[in-house]
Amino acid sequence: MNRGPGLLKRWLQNIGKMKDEVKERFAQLWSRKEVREEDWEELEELLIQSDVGPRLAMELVEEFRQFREKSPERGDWQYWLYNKLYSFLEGNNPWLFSSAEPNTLRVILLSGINGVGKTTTAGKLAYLLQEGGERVVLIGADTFRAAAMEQLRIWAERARCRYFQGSPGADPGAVVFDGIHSALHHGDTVAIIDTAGRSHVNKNLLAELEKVTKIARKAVPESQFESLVVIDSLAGQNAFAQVEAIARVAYLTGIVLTKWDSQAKGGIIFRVAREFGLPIKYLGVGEKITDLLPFDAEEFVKAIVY
Ligand SMILES: Nc1nc2c(ncn2[C@@H]2O[C@H](COP(=O)(O)OP(=O)(O)OP(=O)(O)O)[C@@H](O)[C@H]2O)c(=O)[nH]1
Ligand SMILES: [Mg+2]
Repeated sequence: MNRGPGLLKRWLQNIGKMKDEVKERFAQLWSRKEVREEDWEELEELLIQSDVGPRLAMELVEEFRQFREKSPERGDWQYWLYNKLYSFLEGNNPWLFSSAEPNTLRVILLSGINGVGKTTTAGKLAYLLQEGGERVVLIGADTFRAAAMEQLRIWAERARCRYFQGSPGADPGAVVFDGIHSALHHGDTVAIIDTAGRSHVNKNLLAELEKVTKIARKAVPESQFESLVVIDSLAGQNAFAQVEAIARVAYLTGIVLTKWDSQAKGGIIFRVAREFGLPIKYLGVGEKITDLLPFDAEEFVKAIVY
């Protein structure tokens, strides 16, 4: 994978607040003789503002306090913070299909709430995998809107991959079934399924996602299936509840965090990893076809702490 200087710059995007304010505050509290209760509260507030979520913020502050009290000779707090933050992402395997057979069909299902960037991610991922030598087909399971089908067709054109389209209004489960069989027939190595956006209040759409997932899972061995939920980096509490509902039906194996280039704050990475207990696979960093980065936990935490 290409990891040039441009890539590092995009990693660093949106961790400014964590890097400057939060890290600075840790350093100050570490070196001060007396720390007042308000100072700890202020650190917690800063962490919450960087989007790590209230639970994680509390945990970090508590443990840092303990570490500080237990280390009178003033150990290496940066090393402590690195290990602590990294532990939240421990085991974050960013690769797809770690144990799959090469050259046989693998299936990626993309799901998520409305407008988070599923179709765009499908296109970027198709491009990335094609560049890596795969034969990719994009399968359009969002058959409700003609515009959605056209949007995916255009992405397939840009990514120079095959596109499998169901007929408008067709049952998404049937389209996925036919699409995967067409992929097997054509000797494609990766099938990427784009689904319709859905919310937790819509029981029919969730039931449909469950059905589509079952069909896709059954078509290939377990090691050849990835079910990725797409989450907007600006996601608030409400979005988390909706992703939970999706997680209950979609046998999720990983997360793609999109719109990292927008006003997102770095802490969201730790929060989604913690809340869903799933590896973050990619970051979407823009609207162009090349704007998808594999997520590297170690590099990311290093960039915050050092
Ligand atoms: N800045 C930025 N914009 C993005 C990114 N990913 C997607 N978008 C934009 O987000 C908008 C929605 O993207 P789509 O891919 O259509 O989202 P979707 O989840 O397929 O939407 P529905 O199918 O309607 O649920 C588009 O304007 C995309 O260009 C990203 O990483 N960064
Ligand atoms: Mg879409």
